[in-house]
Parts: sequence; C-alpha cells; structure tokens
Amino acid sequence: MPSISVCLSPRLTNLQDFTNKIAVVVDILRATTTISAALESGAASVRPVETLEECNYWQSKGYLGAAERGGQKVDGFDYGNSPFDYLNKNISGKKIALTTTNGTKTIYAIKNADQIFMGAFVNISALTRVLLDKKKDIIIVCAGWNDEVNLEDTMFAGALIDHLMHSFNISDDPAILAHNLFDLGKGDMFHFLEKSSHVSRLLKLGLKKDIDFCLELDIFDQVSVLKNDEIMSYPHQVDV
Ligand code: 3SL
Repeated sequence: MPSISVCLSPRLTNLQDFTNKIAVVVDILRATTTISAALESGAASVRPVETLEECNYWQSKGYLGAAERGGQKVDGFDYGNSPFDYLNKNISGKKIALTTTNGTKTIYAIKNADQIFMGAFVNISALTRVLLDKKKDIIIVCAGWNDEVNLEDTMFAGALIDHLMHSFNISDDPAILAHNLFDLGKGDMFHFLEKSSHVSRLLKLGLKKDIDFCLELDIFDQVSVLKNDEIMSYPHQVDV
C-alpha cells in the first residue's frame, strides 16, 4: 500500500524527501480554495508567484494580477485572495498571477515531487478520486501562517487522510495528529476553528462569508495541479 504523511509547515519541507511522491499543498484559508474557485470559474491557469514584484511583472505581460498580504488585497492589482473575487466573474480563459502570504510560497518549498496538487474542502472528493487512482505515496504540505502550524490546514490534512486511509498507510505522527484533530472538529468545523489565529484575523476583516465558503464540502468537481509553473484543472489536461 502507498503511504500518506503530513508536513505541518513549509519550514519543515527540508526534512521530507518528495522524490517519486505526490505533494498536496493546503492553504484552506484561502489560497488553495481560491485557486479552485478561479479555475472552476473558467480561468485558464493560476501562476503562483512569491513576491509582489513578480506578480507585477506577470501583470505587465497580460496576466490578471492577484495579490494578498495580511488577508487584504494589495493596491494596484486586479484581485485579492477571496474566492468571491473570481466566482461568477468574467475570467474565462484568463491567466492569473497570484501571490499570497503563505500559500503560494509553500508551493515553492516543495522540491522534486512527482506532481503537486492543491487541496481544499470545496473539492476534497474529486481530489480523493485522483489520488486513489494514482496509488502513489503522498505528502500533504500545510501552508500554516508565517511558518507556524495552523489548525485549519492540519484539519484539512486529517480530512483528506480520512478519505484515503483505507487505501494508504498512515506513515507519520503528524498524519495521526491531523486525523485525530479532524475527528475532534468535524461535527462543526467553524465552531472548532473559531478561535484559531487566521479565522480570528479574517473575522476582524469582516470575511466570515469567505471562511464559510472555504469550509464547504464538495461544491466543485474540479482538481488543481501544478504544471510548468502554472496551476490548471487536472481533468482537462492532456499529458499530465
Ligand atoms: O496565507 C495565505 O496564503 C492566504 O491564503 C492568507 S488569506 O486568507 O488570504 O488572508
């Protein structure tokens, strides 16, 4: 059986060997959820970039520029990091360059993985189907906040393990911890996460609607995968 393990912070990725493995990046609030929303709304791709300067560069090349710092949209860019910036918007066929505080940089912390998928509650069952089909070792990488562990990404790691555990060996303590955490909180995820640092931060910014959306299960059938430095919808790709 293939194995599934969890890396609780991008700071810990140097302890992992991603060779011949699939990485699943998770930034539930909100980057990996927002990427799914943008692709579901018809965007051609989302290019994750680390800095505002890079995002500016791609914007000057015709991409839509999307930038978030500290939970807020950065002035001078087309969009921020709310899923509602993209849902039901006229972005069909558009390429987006996105930089966020933790999510996009986490993608760059992963070296040599076979493939890098994005994880989100909004498409967890579709992602599960792809991962079951691949039958490869998986490392779920949580974006956390400023290299610290956070509750919501760990909780998602536990939920994904719950979906996969009958076909995968749980192979490390962070995976056991994540699964136990999910078990504790799954009955009412918002209530369980309410006092967590990023939920508090987003609530102060008036973004409860975003949190509720990011905790919804399976509203999309789309799966996001990184290919040639851009994130695209997996089922619509050739030769992945
Ligand atoms: O940290 C990140 O990458 C963001 O997803 C944070 S926020 O939800 O946009 O504030």
